[in-house]
Amino acid sequence: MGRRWATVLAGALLLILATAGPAPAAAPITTAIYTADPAALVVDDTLYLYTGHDEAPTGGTNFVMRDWHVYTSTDATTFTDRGAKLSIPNFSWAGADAWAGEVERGADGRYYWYVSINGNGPGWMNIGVAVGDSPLGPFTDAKGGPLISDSTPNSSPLNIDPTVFTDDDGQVYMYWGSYYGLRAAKLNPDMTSINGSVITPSGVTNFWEAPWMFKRNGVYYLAYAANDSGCSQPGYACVRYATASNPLGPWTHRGVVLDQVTSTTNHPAIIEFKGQWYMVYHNASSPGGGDFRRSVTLDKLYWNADGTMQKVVQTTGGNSGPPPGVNLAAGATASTSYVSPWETLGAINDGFVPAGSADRSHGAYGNWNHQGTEWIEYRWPTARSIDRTATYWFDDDQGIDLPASCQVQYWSGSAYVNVPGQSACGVAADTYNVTTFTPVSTTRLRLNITSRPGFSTGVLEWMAFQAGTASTASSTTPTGEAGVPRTAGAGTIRATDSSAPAPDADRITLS
Ligand code: FUB
Repeated sequence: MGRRWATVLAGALLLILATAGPAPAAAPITTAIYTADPAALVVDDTLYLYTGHDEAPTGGTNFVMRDWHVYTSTDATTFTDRGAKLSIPNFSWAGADAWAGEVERGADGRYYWYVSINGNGPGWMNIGVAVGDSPLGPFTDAKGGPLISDSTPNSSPLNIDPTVFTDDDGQVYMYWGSYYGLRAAKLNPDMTSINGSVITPSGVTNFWEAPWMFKRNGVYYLAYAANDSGCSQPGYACVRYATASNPLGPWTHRGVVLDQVTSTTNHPAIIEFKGQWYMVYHNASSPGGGDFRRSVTLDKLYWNADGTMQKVVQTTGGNSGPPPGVNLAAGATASTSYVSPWETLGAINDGFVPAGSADRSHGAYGNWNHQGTEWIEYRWPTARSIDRTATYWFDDDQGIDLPASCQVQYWSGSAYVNVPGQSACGVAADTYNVTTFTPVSTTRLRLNITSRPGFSTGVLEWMAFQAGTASTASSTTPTGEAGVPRTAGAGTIRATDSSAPAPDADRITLS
Protein backbone atom coordinates (compact mmCIF):
# COMPACT_ATOMS: atom_id res chain seq x y z
CA MET A 1 0.00 0.00 0.00
CA GLY A 2 2.67 2.45 1.07
CA ARG A 3 4.80 1.83 -1.96
CA ARG A 4 1.85 2.26 -4.28
CA TRP A 5 1.26 5.72 -2.80
CA ALA A 6 4.94 6.46 -3.13
CA THR A 7 4.72 5.69 -6.82
CA VAL A 8 1.68 7.92 -7.18
CA LEU A 9 3.50 10.72 -5.43
CA ALA A 10 6.54 10.28 -7.61
CA GLY A 11 4.34 10.42 -10.69
CA ALA A 12 2.79 13.64 -9.49
CA LEU A 13 6.18 15.12 -8.85
CA LEU A 14 7.31 14.14 -12.32
CA LEU A 15 4.41 16.02 -13.85
CA ILE A 16 5.28 18.95 -11.68
CA LEU A 17 8.86 18.87 -12.87
CA ALA A 18 7.76 19.72 -16.36
CA THR A 19 6.81 23.17 -15.15
CA ALA A 20 9.47 23.78 -12.62
CA GLY A 21 10.73 26.61 -10.09
CA PRO A 22 13.53 29.08 -8.14
CA ALA A 23 16.59 31.24 -7.25
CA PRO A 24 20.30 31.24 -6.63
CA ALA A 25 21.57 28.73 -4.15
CA ALA A 26 23.61 28.67 -0.99
CA ALA A 27 26.63 26.44 -0.39
CA PRO A 28 25.54 23.07 0.99
CA ILE A 29 26.74 21.67 4.32
CA THR A 30 28.22 18.78 2.37
CA THR A 31 28.61 17.51 -1.17
CA ALA A 32 29.78 14.06 -0.08
CA ILE A 33 26.21 12.83 0.04
CA TYR A 34 22.81 14.31 -0.67
CA THR A 35 20.95 15.50 2.40
CA ALA A 36 17.41 16.79 2.95
CA ASP A 37 14.77 17.79 5.47
CA PRO A 38 16.97 19.49 8.07
CA ALA A 39 16.15 19.92 11.72
CA ALA A 40 18.37 22.03 13.95
CA LEU A 41 19.24 21.85 17.65
CA VAL A 42 21.73 23.84 19.70
CA VAL A 43 23.39 22.10 22.64
CA ASP A 44 26.08 24.04 24.47
CA ASP A 45 28.35 25.56 21.82
CA THR A 46 27.39 23.15 19.04
CA LEU A 47 24.84 23.37 16.28
CA TYR A 48 23.41 19.96 15.42
CA LEU A 49 21.70 19.39 12.09
CA TYR A 50 19.62 16.23 11.76
CA THR A 51 19.05 15.46 8.11
CA GLY A 52 17.52 12.95 5.80
CA HIS A 53 19.73 11.24 3.25
CA ASP A 54 18.78 11.20 -0.44
CA GLU A 55 20.15 8.18 -2.25
CA ALA A 56 18.15 8.27 -5.49
CA PRO A 57 20.29 7.58 -8.58
CA THR A 58 20.89 10.24 -11.20
CA GLY A 59 17.62 10.80 -12.98
CA GLY A 60 15.74 8.94 -10.24
CA THR A 61 12.05 9.73 -9.98
CA ASN A 62 11.33 8.79 -6.40
CA PHE A 63 12.74 9.27 -2.94
CA VAL A 64 15.29 6.69 -1.86
CA MET A 65 15.85 7.43 1.82
CA ARG A 66 17.06 4.82 4.27
CA ASP A 67 18.74 6.65 7.14
CA TRP A 68 19.25 9.96 8.89
CA HIS A 69 22.56 11.72 9.47
CA VAL A 70 23.76 14.11 12.14
CA TYR A 71 26.03 17.04 11.29
CA THR A 72 27.73 19.25 13.85
CA SER A 73 29.28 22.67 13.66
CA THR A 74 30.66 25.23 16.06
CA ASP A 75 30.64 28.09 13.56
CA ALA A 76 27.60 27.38 11.33
CA THR A 77 29.98 27.33 8.37
CA THR A 78 31.92 24.09 8.53
CA PHE A 79 29.95 20.95 9.24
CA THR A 80 31.15 17.51 10.25
CA ASP A 81 29.16 14.43 9.31
CA ARG A 82 28.83 12.36 12.48
CA GLY A 83 27.35 9.52 10.48
CA ALA A 84 24.02 7.79 9.98
CA LYS A 85 22.87 7.82 13.58
CA LEU A 86 19.42 6.43 12.87
CA SER A 87 18.12 4.18 10.11
CA ILE A 88 15.05 2.22 9.12
CA PRO A 89 16.21 -1.05 10.77
CA ASN A 90 16.14 0.77 14.11
CA PHE A 91 12.34 0.53 13.86
CA SER A 92 11.36 -3.13 13.70
CA TRP A 93 7.79 -2.23 12.75
CA ALA A 94 8.78 -0.15 9.70
CA GLY A 95 10.40 -0.85 6.38
CA ALA A 96 10.88 2.21 4.13
CA ASP A 97 10.95 5.97 3.65
CA ALA A 98 13.25 7.63 6.17
CA TRP A 99 11.66 11.05 5.73
CA ALA A 100 11.80 14.22 7.78
CA GLY A 101 12.43 14.29 11.52
CA GLU A 102 13.36 16.51 14.44
CA VAL A 103 15.19 16.04 17.74
CA GLU A 104 14.00 17.49 21.05
CA ARG A 105 15.52 17.21 24.51
CA GLY A 106 13.13 15.72 27.04
CA ALA A 107 12.69 16.75 30.66
CA ASP A 108 14.68 13.63 31.52
CA GLY A 109 17.70 15.05 29.69
CA ARG A 110 17.49 12.47 26.92
CA TYR A 111 17.20 13.31 23.22
CA TYR A 112 14.09 12.21 21.35
CA TRP A 113 14.28 11.89 17.59
CA TYR A 114 10.83 12.03 15.95
CA VAL A 115 10.85 10.78 12.37
CA SER A 116 8.56 10.14 9.44
CA ILE A 117 8.74 6.49 8.42
CA ASN A 118 6.72 3.98 6.44
CA GLY A 119 5.37 1.31 8.77
CA ASN A 120 4.70 -2.27 7.83
CA GLY A 121 1.10 -2.02 8.99
CA PRO A 122 -1.91 -0.60 7.17
CA GLY A 123 -1.67 2.90 5.76
CA TRP A 124 1.42 4.72 4.64
CA MET A 125 3.55 7.07 6.69
CA ASN A 126 3.86 7.10 10.46
CA ILE A 127 5.70 9.09 13.03
CA GLY A 128 8.09 7.07 15.15
CA VAL A 129 10.35 8.16 17.97
CA ALA A 130 13.84 7.08 18.94
CA VAL A 131 15.79 8.12 22.03
CA GLY A 132 19.42 8.55 22.96
CA ASP A 133 21.41 9.82 25.89
CA SER A 134 23.26 12.44 23.89
CA PRO A 135 22.54 14.52 20.78
CA LEU A 136 24.65 12.00 18.87
CA GLY A 137 22.92 8.98 20.33
CA PRO A 138 23.21 6.07 20.06
CA PHE A 139 19.50 6.09 19.32
CA THR A 140 17.06 3.23 19.80
CA ASP A 141 13.34 2.94 19.18
CA ALA A 142 11.67 4.57 22.20
CA LYS A 143 8.21 3.13 21.69
CA GLY A 144 8.27 -0.08 19.68
CA GLY A 145 5.55 1.17 17.37
CA PRO A 146 4.28 4.35 15.77
CA LEU A 147 3.47 7.39 17.85
CA ILE A 148 1.16 8.61 15.07
CA SER A 149 -0.35 6.50 12.30
CA ASP A 150 -3.28 6.61 9.93
CA SER A 151 -5.34 4.99 12.68
CA THR A 152 -4.72 7.88 15.09
CA PRO A 153 -8.04 9.76 15.41
CA ASN A 154 -7.96 12.99 13.37
CA SER A 155 -4.50 12.24 12.02
CA SER A 156 -3.18 14.05 8.95
CA PRO A 157 -3.86 12.79 5.42
CA LEU A 158 -0.10 12.17 5.39
CA ASN A 159 1.52 11.72 8.79
CA ILE A 160 4.99 13.11 8.21
CA ASP A 161 7.28 15.97 9.18
CA PRO A 162 7.03 16.19 12.97
CA THR A 163 8.22 19.36 14.69
CA VAL A 164 8.44 19.16 18.46
CA PHE A 165 8.55 22.18 20.72
CA THR A 166 8.92 22.55 24.50
CA ASP A 167 7.34 25.61 26.04
CA ASP A 168 8.75 27.50 28.99
CA ASP A 169 6.39 25.65 31.35
CA GLY A 170 7.73 22.30 30.17
CA GLN A 171 4.70 21.32 28.10
CA VAL A 172 5.76 19.65 24.87
CA TYR A 173 3.82 20.09 21.62
CA MET A 174 4.11 18.27 18.34
CA TYR A 175 2.92 19.59 14.98
CA TRP A 176 3.04 17.50 11.84
CA GLY A 177 1.32 16.71 8.56
CA SER A 178 1.23 17.10 4.82
CA TYR A 179 -1.27 17.23 1.95
CA TYR A 180 -2.66 20.42 3.50
CA GLY A 181 -3.40 18.52 6.70
CA LEU A 182 -1.64 20.24 9.60
CA ARG A 183 -2.20 18.58 12.95
CA ALA A 184 -1.04 19.25 16.52
CA ALA A 185 -1.10 17.51 19.88
CA LYS A 186 0.38 17.79 23.32
CA LEU A 187 2.91 15.15 24.31
CA ASN A 188 3.09 13.60 27.73
CA PRO A 189 6.26 14.03 29.80
CA ASP A 190 7.35 10.57 28.64
CA MET A 191 7.79 12.14 25.17
CA THR A 192 6.40 9.00 23.57
CA SER A 193 2.64 9.37 23.94
CA ILE A 194 0.00 11.95 23.15
CA ASN A 195 -1.83 13.88 25.84
CA GLY A 196 -5.43 14.49 24.78
CA SER A 197 -6.73 14.63 21.27
CA VAL A 198 -5.22 15.64 17.97
CA ILE A 199 -6.32 19.11 16.91
CA THR A 200 -6.42 20.85 13.55
CA PRO A 201 -4.81 24.26 14.07
CA SER A 202 -6.42 27.26 12.41
CA GLY A 203 -4.98 30.26 10.58
CA VAL A 204 -2.01 28.49 8.98
CA THR A 205 -2.65 29.80 5.49
CA ASN A 206 -1.85 27.48 2.59
CA PHE A 207 -0.08 24.93 4.77
CA TRP A 208 1.32 22.07 2.70
CA GLU A 209 3.88 20.27 4.89
CA ALA A 210 7.19 20.61 6.79
CA PRO A 211 6.16 22.64 9.88
CA TRP A 212 8.84 24.09 12.13
CA MET A 213 7.82 25.59 15.47
CA PHE A 214 9.79 27.88 17.75
CA LYS A 215 9.31 30.78 20.14
CA ARG A 216 10.91 34.21 20.24
CA ASN A 217 10.21 37.07 22.65
CA GLY A 218 7.05 35.38 23.89
CA VAL A 219 5.63 34.89 20.38
CA TYR A 220 5.09 31.42 18.88
CA TYR A 221 6.21 30.99 15.29
CA LEU A 222 5.25 28.28 12.85
CA ALA A 223 7.13 28.15 9.55
CA TYR A 224 5.96 25.67 6.94
CA ALA A 225 6.09 24.72 3.30
CA ALA A 226 3.27 26.15 1.19
CA ASN A 227 2.84 25.59 -2.51
CA ASP A 228 0.24 28.14 -3.53
CA SER A 229 0.56 30.22 -6.67
CA GLY A 230 1.04 33.35 -4.56
CA CYS A 231 4.55 32.30 -3.64
CA SER A 232 5.81 29.58 -5.94
CA GLN A 233 5.44 28.06 -9.35
CA PRO A 234 3.26 24.97 -9.78
CA GLY A 235 4.70 22.06 -7.89
CA TYR A 236 7.25 24.12 -5.98
CA ALA A 237 6.97 25.20 -2.39
CA CYS A 238 7.89 28.40 -0.59
CA VAL A 239 8.11 28.75 3.18
CA ARG A 240 5.41 30.82 4.82
CA TYR A 241 5.05 31.47 8.50
CA ALA A 242 2.41 32.32 11.06
CA THR A 243 2.52 33.58 14.62
CA ALA A 244 0.38 32.96 17.69
CA SER A 245 0.13 33.91 21.33
CA ASN A 246 -0.84 30.35 22.27
CA PRO A 247 1.20 27.27 21.32
CA LEU A 248 -1.85 25.59 19.78
CA GLY A 249 -3.00 28.72 17.96
CA PRO A 250 -5.06 30.24 16.51
CA TRP A 251 -2.33 31.34 14.13
CA THR A 252 -2.03 34.49 12.07
CA HIS A 253 -0.33 34.23 8.72
CA ARG A 254 2.60 36.66 8.37
CA GLY A 255 3.98 36.09 4.89
CA VAL A 256 6.78 34.35 3.02
CA VAL A 257 10.14 33.90 4.72
CA LEU A 258 11.81 31.75 2.05
CA ASP A 259 11.03 31.78 -1.64
CA GLN A 260 10.89 28.57 -3.60
CA VAL A 261 14.19 26.79 -4.01
CA THR A 262 15.66 24.64 -6.75
CA SER A 263 13.98 21.47 -5.49
CA THR A 264 10.23 21.07 -5.64
CA THR A 265 10.14 20.40 -1.90
CA ASN A 266 11.09 23.02 0.63
CA HIS A 267 11.75 22.34 4.30
CA PRO A 268 12.64 24.92 6.96
CA ALA A 269 14.45 24.81 10.29
CA ILE A 270 14.87 28.20 11.97
CA ILE A 271 17.24 28.57 14.88
CA GLU A 272 19.42 31.02 16.79
CA PHE A 273 23.03 30.01 17.22
CA LYS A 274 25.64 32.18 18.93
CA GLY A 275 23.52 35.29 18.52
CA GLN A 276 22.74 34.81 14.83
CA TRP A 277 19.50 33.41 13.43
CA TYR A 278 19.58 30.96 10.54
CA MET A 279 17.20 29.47 8.02
CA VAL A 280 18.29 25.90 7.36
CA TYR A 281 16.70 24.35 4.28
CA HIS A 282 17.44 22.15 1.32
CA ASN A 283 17.64 22.63 -2.42
CA ALA A 284 18.69 20.78 -5.57
CA SER A 285 21.64 23.00 -6.42
CA SER A 286 24.61 20.76 -5.65
CA PRO A 287 26.38 19.15 -8.59
CA GLY A 288 24.23 16.27 -9.80
CA GLY A 289 21.40 17.43 -7.58
CA GLY A 290 17.70 17.08 -8.23
CA ASP A 291 14.35 16.76 -6.57
CA PHE A 292 15.36 13.43 -5.10
CA ARG A 293 19.04 14.37 -4.68
CA ARG A 294 18.80 17.38 -2.40
CA SER A 295 21.35 19.22 -0.29
CA VAL A 296 20.92 20.92 3.05
CA THR A 297 22.16 24.47 3.23
CA LEU A 298 21.65 27.48 5.46
CA ASP A 299 21.48 31.24 5.24
CA LYS A 300 21.29 33.99 7.79
CA LEU A 301 17.85 35.14 8.84
CA TYR A 302 17.12 38.67 9.97
CA TRP A 303 14.32 40.14 12.07
CA ASN A 304 12.40 43.33 11.79
CA ALA A 305 11.79 45.44 14.87
CA ASP A 306 8.12 44.43 14.87
CA GLY A 307 8.93 40.72 15.25
CA THR A 308 8.40 39.76 11.64
CA MET A 309 11.05 37.92 9.68
CA GLN A 310 12.75 39.34 6.63
CA LYS A 311 12.65 37.13 3.62
CA VAL A 312 15.81 35.02 3.55
CA VAL A 313 18.29 35.82 0.79
CA GLN A 314 19.45 32.60 -0.79
CA THR A 315 23.15 33.29 -1.21
CA THR A 316 24.93 32.17 -4.32
CA GLY A 317 27.46 29.40 -4.09
CA GLY A 318 29.67 28.73 -7.09
CA ASN A 319 27.47 30.57 -9.56
CA SER A 320 29.30 33.70 -10.61
CA GLY A 321 26.20 35.42 -11.98
CA PRO A 322 25.65 36.92 -15.41
CA PRO A 323 28.58 38.61 -17.14
CA PRO A 324 28.70 42.40 -17.34
CA GLY A 325 27.41 44.32 -20.36
CA VAL A 326 24.24 45.52 -22.01
CA ASN A 327 22.28 42.43 -22.90
CA LEU A 328 20.23 42.96 -26.06
CA ALA A 329 18.44 39.65 -25.81
CA ALA A 330 15.43 40.96 -23.90
CA GLY A 331 14.50 43.21 -26.82
CA ALA A 332 14.87 40.45 -29.40
CA THR A 333 12.37 38.04 -30.88
CA ALA A 334 13.50 34.47 -30.37
CA SER A 335 12.97 31.60 -32.79
CA THR A 336 14.38 28.12 -33.18
CA SER A 337 14.73 25.19 -35.53
CA TYR A 338 12.89 23.06 -32.98
CA VAL A 339 11.61 23.27 -29.42
CA SER A 340 9.93 20.40 -27.60
CA PRO A 341 6.23 21.20 -27.14
CA TRP A 342 6.50 21.17 -23.34
CA GLU A 343 9.56 23.42 -23.20
CA THR A 344 9.74 27.22 -23.29
CA LEU A 345 11.75 29.05 -25.92
CA GLY A 346 10.96 32.32 -24.14
CA ALA A 347 13.10 31.17 -21.23
CA ILE A 348 16.31 31.98 -23.12
CA ASN A 349 15.84 35.74 -22.94
CA ASP A 350 13.80 36.30 -19.79
CA GLY A 351 16.82 37.54 -17.81
CA PHE A 352 16.52 34.83 -15.16
CA VAL A 353 19.71 33.85 -13.34
CA PRO A 354 19.75 30.04 -13.12
CA ALA A 355 21.02 28.36 -9.99
CA GLY A 356 22.54 25.62 -12.12
CA SER A 357 22.14 23.84 -15.42
CA ALA A 358 19.29 21.74 -14.04
CA ASP A 359 17.38 24.79 -12.86
CA ARG A 360 14.36 24.87 -15.12
CA SER A 361 12.37 26.91 -12.63
CA HIS A 362 11.75 29.70 -15.13
CA GLY A 363 11.31 27.31 -18.00
CA ALA A 364 13.94 25.98 -20.37
CA TYR A 365 14.55 25.70 -24.07
CA GLY A 366 15.07 22.05 -25.01
CA ASN A 367 14.96 20.16 -28.29
CA TRP A 368 14.52 16.58 -27.10
CA ASN A 369 14.38 14.19 -28.93
CA HIS A 370 16.20 15.85 -31.81
CA GLN A 371 19.88 15.15 -32.21
CA GLY A 372 22.59 16.70 -34.35
CA THR A 373 22.59 20.46 -34.92
CA GLU A 374 19.67 22.69 -33.93
CA TRP A 375 19.67 26.45 -33.59
CA ILE A 376 18.18 29.30 -31.61
CA GLU A 377 18.05 32.79 -33.03
CA TYR A 378 17.40 36.42 -32.07
CA ARG A 379 15.98 39.05 -34.42
CA TRP A 380 15.87 42.80 -33.90
CA PRO A 381 13.87 45.29 -35.97
CA THR A 382 17.01 47.28 -36.74
CA ALA A 383 20.69 46.34 -36.71
CA ARG A 384 22.54 45.90 -33.46
CA SER A 385 26.28 45.96 -32.91
CA ILE A 386 27.21 42.81 -31.01
CA ASP A 387 30.56 41.43 -29.86
CA ARG A 388 29.77 38.71 -27.29
CA THR A 389 27.26 36.13 -26.25
CA ALA A 390 26.87 34.21 -23.02
CA THR A 391 25.12 30.86 -22.94
CA TYR A 392 23.83 29.08 -19.87
CA TRP A 393 23.22 25.50 -20.97
CA PHE A 394 20.30 23.39 -19.84
CA ASP A 395 21.17 19.85 -18.73
CA ASP A 396 18.42 17.77 -17.15
CA ASP A 397 20.62 14.71 -16.56
CA GLN A 398 18.21 12.78 -18.72
CA GLY A 399 17.68 13.24 -22.45
CA ILE A 400 19.20 16.70 -22.55
CA ASP A 401 22.93 17.00 -22.07
CA LEU A 402 25.58 19.63 -22.54
CA PRO A 403 26.35 20.02 -26.26
CA ALA A 404 29.41 18.74 -28.05
CA SER A 405 30.03 22.13 -29.66
CA CYS A 406 28.43 25.40 -30.68
CA GLN A 407 28.93 28.17 -33.22
CA VAL A 408 27.63 31.74 -33.27
CA GLN A 409 26.46 33.06 -36.64
CA TYR A 410 25.04 36.38 -37.84
CA TRP A 411 22.85 37.40 -40.75
CA SER A 412 25.00 39.14 -43.36
CA GLY A 413 21.97 40.45 -45.24
CA SER A 414 21.72 37.45 -47.52
CA ALA A 415 22.90 34.46 -45.51
CA TYR A 416 24.04 33.23 -42.13
CA VAL A 417 27.80 33.24 -41.71
CA ASN A 418 30.05 32.47 -38.78
CA VAL A 419 30.91 35.49 -36.64
CA PRO A 420 34.51 36.58 -37.31
CA GLY A 421 37.19 35.81 -34.77
CA GLN A 422 35.01 33.73 -32.52
CA SER A 423 36.61 32.55 -29.29
CA ALA A 424 35.92 29.07 -27.94
CA CYS A 425 32.22 28.37 -27.72
CA GLY A 426 32.11 26.98 -24.21
CA VAL A 427 29.95 24.05 -23.18
CA ALA A 428 30.44 24.08 -19.39
CA ALA A 429 27.61 23.35 -16.97
CA ASP A 430 26.36 25.64 -14.23
CA THR A 431 27.82 28.85 -15.62
CA TYR A 432 27.57 31.50 -18.32
CA ASN A 433 29.78 30.48 -21.25
CA VAL A 434 31.04 33.71 -22.77
CA THR A 435 31.96 33.70 -26.45
CA THR A 436 33.60 36.79 -27.92
CA PHE A 437 34.02 37.81 -31.57
CA THR A 438 34.83 40.77 -33.77
CA PRO A 439 31.81 43.10 -33.54
CA VAL A 440 29.10 42.51 -36.11
CA SER A 441 26.22 44.80 -37.03
CA THR A 442 23.22 42.65 -37.73
CA THR A 443 19.49 42.18 -37.30
CA ARG A 444 19.83 38.47 -36.56
CA LEU A 445 22.11 36.36 -34.42
CA ARG A 446 22.04 32.60 -34.35
CA LEU A 447 23.53 29.94 -32.09
CA ASN A 448 24.09 26.59 -33.75
CA ILE A 449 24.14 23.84 -31.14
CA THR A 450 25.47 20.38 -31.93
CA SER A 451 24.52 17.60 -29.56
CA ARG A 452 26.57 14.80 -28.14
CA PRO A 453 25.72 11.38 -29.54
CA GLY A 454 22.49 10.07 -28.09
CA PHE A 455 21.43 13.36 -26.50
CA SER A 456 19.47 16.49 -27.25
CA THR A 457 20.42 19.97 -26.11
CA GLY A 458 18.91 22.87 -24.25
CA VAL A 459 19.50 26.45 -23.14
CA LEU A 460 18.37 28.26 -20.00
CA GLU A 461 19.63 31.71 -20.95
CA TRP A 462 21.33 33.15 -24.03
CA MET A 463 22.67 36.67 -23.73
CA ALA A 464 23.81 38.85 -26.65
CA PHE A 465 25.85 41.89 -25.70
CA GLN A 466 25.98 45.29 -27.26
CA ALA A 467 29.53 45.80 -28.56
CA GLY A 468 31.84 47.71 -26.29
CA THR A 469 29.86 47.22 -23.07
CA ALA A 470 31.97 44.51 -21.46
CA SER A 471 32.83 46.79 -18.58
CA THR A 472 29.28 48.04 -18.11
CA ALA A 473 27.20 46.75 -15.24
CA SER A 474 25.04 43.80 -16.27
CA SER A 475 21.74 44.94 -17.63
CA THR A 476 18.96 43.75 -19.81
CA THR A 477 17.01 45.80 -22.25
CA PRO A 478 13.51 46.17 -20.83
CA THR A 479 10.95 44.28 -22.87
CA GLY A 480 8.92 46.58 -25.08
CA GLU A 481 11.77 48.99 -25.66
CA ALA A 482 12.26 47.75 -29.20
CA GLY A 483 15.77 46.66 -28.38
CA VAL A 484 17.08 50.08 -27.43
CA PRO A 485 19.30 49.63 -24.40
CA ARG A 486 18.97 52.04 -21.55
CA THR A 487 22.17 53.26 -20.06
CA ALA A 488 23.55 52.66 -16.60
CA GLY A 489 22.65 55.45 -14.23
CA ALA A 490 19.32 56.17 -15.87
CA GLY A 491 17.64 54.30 -13.06
CA THR A 492 15.68 52.10 -15.40
CA ILE A 493 18.09 49.24 -16.02
CA ARG A 494 16.84 45.96 -14.64
CA ALA A 495 19.93 44.72 -12.88
CA THR A 496 20.15 40.95 -12.74
CA ASP A 497 21.85 40.90 -9.35
CA SER A 498 19.08 40.40 -6.85
CA SER A 499 21.21 39.45 -3.87
CA ALA A 500 20.38 42.41 -1.63
CA PRO A 501 18.11 41.62 1.33
CA ALA A 502 14.56 42.67 0.57
CA PRO A 503 11.86 42.97 3.17
CA ASP A 504 8.77 40.87 2.64
CA ALA A 505 6.12 42.88 0.88
CA ASP A 506 3.25 41.44 2.84
CA ARG A 507 4.79 42.00 6.25
CA ILE A 508 2.39 42.63 9.09
CA THR A 509 3.10 44.37 12.35
CA LEU A 510 2.74 41.91 15.20
CA SER A 511 0.33 42.96 17.88
O1 FUB B 1 12.08 13.96 2.15
C1 FUB B 1 10.82 13.40 2.05
C2 FUB B 1 9.75 14.45 2.22
O2 FUB B 1 9.94 15.48 1.27
C3 FUB B 1 9.74 15.19 3.53
O3 FUB B 1 9.19 14.47 4.58
C4 FUB B 1 8.99 16.41 3.15
O4 FUB B 1 9.08 17.46 4.07
C5 FUB B 1 9.63 16.73 1.84
O5 FUB B 1 10.81 17.45 2.00
